[in-house]
Amino acid sequence: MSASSRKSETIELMGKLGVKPEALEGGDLAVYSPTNGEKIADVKKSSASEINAQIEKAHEAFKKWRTVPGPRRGELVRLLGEELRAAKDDLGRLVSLEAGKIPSEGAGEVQEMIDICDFAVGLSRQLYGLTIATERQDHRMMETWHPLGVVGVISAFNFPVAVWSWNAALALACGNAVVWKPSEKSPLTALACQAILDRALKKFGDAPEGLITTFIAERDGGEVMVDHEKVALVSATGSTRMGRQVGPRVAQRFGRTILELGGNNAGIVCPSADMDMAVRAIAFGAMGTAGQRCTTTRRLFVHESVYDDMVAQLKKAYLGVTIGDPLSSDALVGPLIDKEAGDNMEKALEAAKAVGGKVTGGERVDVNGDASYYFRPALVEMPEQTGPMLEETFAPILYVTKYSDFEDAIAMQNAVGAGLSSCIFTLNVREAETFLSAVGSDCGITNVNIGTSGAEVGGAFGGEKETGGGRESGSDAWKAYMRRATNTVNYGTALPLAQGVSFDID
Ligand code: UN1
Repeated sequence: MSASSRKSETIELMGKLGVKPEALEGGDLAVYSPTNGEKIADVKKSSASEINAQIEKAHEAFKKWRTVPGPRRGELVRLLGEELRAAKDDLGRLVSLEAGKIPSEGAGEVQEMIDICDFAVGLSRQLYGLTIATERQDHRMMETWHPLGVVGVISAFNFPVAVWSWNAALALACGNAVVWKPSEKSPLTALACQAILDRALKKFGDAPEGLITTFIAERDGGEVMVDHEKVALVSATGSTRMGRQVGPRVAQRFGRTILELGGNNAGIVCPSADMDMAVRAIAFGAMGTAGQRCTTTRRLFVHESVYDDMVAQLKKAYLGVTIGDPLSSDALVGPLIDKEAGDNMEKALEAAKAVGGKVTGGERVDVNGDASYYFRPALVEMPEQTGPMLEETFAPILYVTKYSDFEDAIAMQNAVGAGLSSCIFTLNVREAETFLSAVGSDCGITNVNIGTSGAEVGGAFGGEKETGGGRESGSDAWKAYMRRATNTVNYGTALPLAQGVSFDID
């Protein structure tokens, strides 16, 4: 498929989603499709003063939105979910075009957006607080949850739309305003989301102007938002390196953060594992999304009794997996996002070989010429956990190491900086429960007999250590988007002081 037809497909899809062709021309940020490396748009970046004005406006909108009853706020989220349902095919294809995902993963990402909208609509009728036993006579103690303020969202190219929706759906239901800075590698899907949202806002009718907006910028634009005092919460998804900058800068002004940073996720395959299930789960976890999920399986510890069998089955999967253009084939593995990602993959494989790694696959595959970066996923047998295995490389590389002692396997699984996702394949209840226990995996996501990736929205999503500690999406992650007030009410005639303190002024 030629470059010009890809560009015209972009214009056509964006048009169907509600973005005018003028928005794709004449700007100062070039956008490339990783599917063939060709330029598909030039979009306009916002200046610092425009971003500041947008945040000020969002803050004004917040002051009105926080007074709107929760279930009415939920109606806006419900309308967004409806618009997303209608736009699912086109937006999913745009995700493939801009981020290189295979069609079912592009559509799956939009489904994840719809799911979180459904979740947040229900949430808008809850937002519940506790009542707590008080030590004082004729008193009542309770917690109330209030809207927080402007939520600044920084998202990454690899989930260019779903991560925004996790934040936006919850933040809106919780009574906040939202300002979004998408990755500069995926601004088009963001512009499309804003257009979809604008239709929901129009149907809703009376949402305050500037309540939820998007700006396109590079790092310096993100910094404007990170440093802005009226951004109460910065929810940032990206590398640990990015989080090390954002976290302290927001903390400096006593703002809040939700950090969703790197992952170096591992699986453990035990002697009793259902091998067929394990191979399929590991293949999806490690090769799916071309290894570009924060939840991608990157390390595998296999018991020595099943090691040869597992490696043989994985090699077959790695050598047989189809690699191709996600827009014109039904391949399972699409491109890496750009040249830098390809270089990083090659560097990591060289480093692995230098410490004794035996590599299967990993070679560059010519799908659409030199300007796109397609690779066969790499399976690397490592004599021990060392070198690049200890770091996250955002590419489809799976390091495999043998273990003999179960406790060692858990120790190796925990011996890296990141703590996002983990899994175990076993039919042995002692192993499974130990893995899930306090002395087991130290990650935020710990699974049994399913892979590390592909979490559903109902659970809290995020991880520990260098993953940043934040939680988004389901369970009680909404609490991070609200402020908690503890209320004690005295309905009696006396004024007893807590802890038995007396302070009689007459
Ligand atoms: C990410 O890669 O940033 O669990 C998010 C998963 C997806 C979300 C991934 N539901 O793989």
